[in-house]
Amino acid sequence: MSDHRPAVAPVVEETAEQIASMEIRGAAAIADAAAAALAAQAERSEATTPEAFRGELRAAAKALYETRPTAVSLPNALRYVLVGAEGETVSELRASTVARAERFRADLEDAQETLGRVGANRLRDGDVVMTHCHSTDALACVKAAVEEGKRIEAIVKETRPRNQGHIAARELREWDVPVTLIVDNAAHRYLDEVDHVLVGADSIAADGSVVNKIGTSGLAVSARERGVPIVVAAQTIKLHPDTMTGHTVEIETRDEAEVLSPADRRELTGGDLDDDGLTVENPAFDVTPPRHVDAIVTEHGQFPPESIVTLMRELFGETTREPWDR
Ligand code: RUB
Repeated sequence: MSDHRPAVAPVVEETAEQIASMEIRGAAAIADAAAAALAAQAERSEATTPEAFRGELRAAAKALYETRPTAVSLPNALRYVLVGAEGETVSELRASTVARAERFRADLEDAQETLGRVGANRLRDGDVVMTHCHSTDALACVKAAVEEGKRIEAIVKETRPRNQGHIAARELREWDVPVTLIVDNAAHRYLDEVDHVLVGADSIAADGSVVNKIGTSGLAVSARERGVPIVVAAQTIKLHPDTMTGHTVEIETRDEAEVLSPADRRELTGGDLDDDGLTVENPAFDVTPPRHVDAIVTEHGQFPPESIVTLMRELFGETTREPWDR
């Protein structure tokens, strides 16, 4: 039986698998990898007509899109590359797709650097930041501050269940930032020693709500109570255009084995894995309302969360259709 589905290059399948398994993780890294995968698809395509070429790219984008649902940087990256690719022939389309992907990746890097400098303005010499998860946008602010000669210290939450705090700690130590690693439950105890809570975002909604690693919203509530400012560092590819028309952001639920392995589960309940009366929930993200956020730092400057919709309209207009949905 013949298969009429457009060919998706193995390298795209590999990238999709790496994103799904979190070998590639974090909203910016996911977007970067997705754009690179579309370029690879374009380069390897054996399509003979522009229609077939576009069909393959859409199939590749769909495979990448279906890996993780929460970080809007992923569909934003795919849309940027697909919608922007132009040409009458396969070779024109190929060149245009590759150029568009390269431009996206370069812009991503530039935006993070610019954002880092904007965020560094908030940090004074001697400040202590508390981080949650591992955000390259958030750490770019610390890096820029350190490069400006400021002494910054970090209290790093380990961030169960995947311990992305370890990645943050390693990176901060590479820049000689003194790090205190704490368990997530200790955050409230340490907030008295903190000048800023500094986190990233997977998606930012039109009302200024911030979707980020599970635990961010609780940390923000604690920080509010202690009077510690909460700063969200997020490039504008984290702005979720669909939320301008009332859509909500899907919160990913991951495998329960990340929380409790089958072996630990057996030990805990002493019984049959299928019917032990124990439920494990593993939501990967949560939503912090705008009233608990002091500022969103982007490559276009800092914004109070409530005004982010203005920037969103400016950058995205009203176009929110998925480019593979034709
Ligand atoms: C990562 C996470 C990060 C944001 C921002 O979650 O919540 O804070 O993605 O990261 P996960 P960055 O580990 O589940 O992907 O600033 O690097 O885009």
